[in-house]
Amino acid sequence: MAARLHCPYCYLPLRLSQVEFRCAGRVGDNGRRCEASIDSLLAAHTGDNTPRHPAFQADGSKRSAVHPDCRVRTYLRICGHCHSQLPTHFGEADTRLIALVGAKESGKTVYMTVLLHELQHQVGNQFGLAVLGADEHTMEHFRTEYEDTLYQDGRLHQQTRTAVGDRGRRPFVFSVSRVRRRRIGREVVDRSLFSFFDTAGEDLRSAESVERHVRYLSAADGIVLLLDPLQMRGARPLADPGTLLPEQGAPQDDPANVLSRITNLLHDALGTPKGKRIKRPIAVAFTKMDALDGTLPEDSALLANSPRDSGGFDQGDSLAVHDEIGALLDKWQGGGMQTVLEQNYDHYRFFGLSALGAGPVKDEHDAQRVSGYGVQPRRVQDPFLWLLSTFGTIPTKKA
Ligand SMILES: Nc1nc2c(ncn2[C@@H]2O[C@H](COP(=O)(O)OP(=O)(O)OP(=O)(O)O)[C@@H](O)[C@H]2O)c(=O)[nH]1
Ligand SMILES: [Mg+2]
Ligand SMILES: [Zn+2]
Ligand SMILES: [Zn+2]
Repeated sequence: MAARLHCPYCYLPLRLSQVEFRCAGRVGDNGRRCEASIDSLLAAHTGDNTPRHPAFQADGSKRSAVHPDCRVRTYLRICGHCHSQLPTHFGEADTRLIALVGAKESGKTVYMTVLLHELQHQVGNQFGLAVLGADEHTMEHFRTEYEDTLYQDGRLHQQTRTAVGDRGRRPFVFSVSRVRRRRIGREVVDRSLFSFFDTAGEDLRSAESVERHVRYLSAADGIVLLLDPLQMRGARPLADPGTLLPEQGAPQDDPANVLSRITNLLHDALGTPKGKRIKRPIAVAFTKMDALDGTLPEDSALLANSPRDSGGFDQGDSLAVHDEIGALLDKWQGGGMQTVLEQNYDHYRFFGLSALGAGPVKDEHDAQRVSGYGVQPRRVQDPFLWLLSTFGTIPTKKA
């Protein structure tokens, strides 16, 4: 069990003693049935106004409890802070929260969609990982609002609305399980819960939403920081002709500045002692690499997809990418970033990826669409697999 449990929905620390229950709403042996009504705590945290059966306190370390009013046993466990229904294996499975952050338009929404699609299909299979939506909201909304938009309609997502005044956006929670063979005899199933929250890049700018970011980052076991190379002064002019260049952002969206801001937020959020580095692993991933293909040597590791071998996380391949990005940073006028990372983090690694595999195109209504080849992701899984390997969820294949 994870030493520090956090609610995967509101990100507040959650001890098992703070886990509550929700009445199942069936008729009890006393003939009573509890009414459903709006749960104000749930509504305040998530914007969910659907009438719910009453919440009540009982021994949260147990899987079920009997509601005293109706005397019906319930298996619905909820977070004591936000009243979100907790996934089945909460508390016994490791709960890992991965924070996905980046500036406006750096590619977070597209990346999250493609990563989770890949994990639920090819990549998951390859590593023996079964990846499933852990709750109703995730199963329903991830498909309809994220996956189908991109994969079926071929449309790119709208800019993510900011979290301020928009309580309707909830994290997506997935359960990742893997069968591990013990040397002697039996198999065991390792289960982890992963929570992803699609942050709005806009939020990183405004002071009001910093508090939410701080909570999110301090709860995270690992961080994926997405940076847009097309916002770097030295890389922008190198983009393949025909690339839809993002608007030249304000200086605050410059990847070097984004890295500094996130680093400061992390130091504050984690209360790192003076002179110490941040212990949480951070994957620093450059998105949209398809736009820079023309500038890479033919044998560049960044042009190849991740190795298909399922022996574990491929350390040698990952380090080759890491070194290449490190060298490219000088060319892109971002050489100082490596120093910032070295001085502030115990574990960081560079990644280069393309979620779409090719630049999007504009249709007759000036809306962005996936290019004619469809979504052909390259290296999207690398940051996630690296984090899994640092958590010990998957083995590492040594270089
Ligand atoms: N060439 C290329 N462009 C991409 C790729 N992924 C995203 N983009 C471009 O980047 C834009 C922003 O992508 P989003 O995923 O919406 O970015 P975001 O970080 O969620 O943005 P906010 O929600 O505003 O914070 C898209 O509209 C595309 O133009 C990619 O893999 N390749
Ligand atoms: Mg977005
Ligand atoms: Zn909660
Ligand atoms: Zn009841």
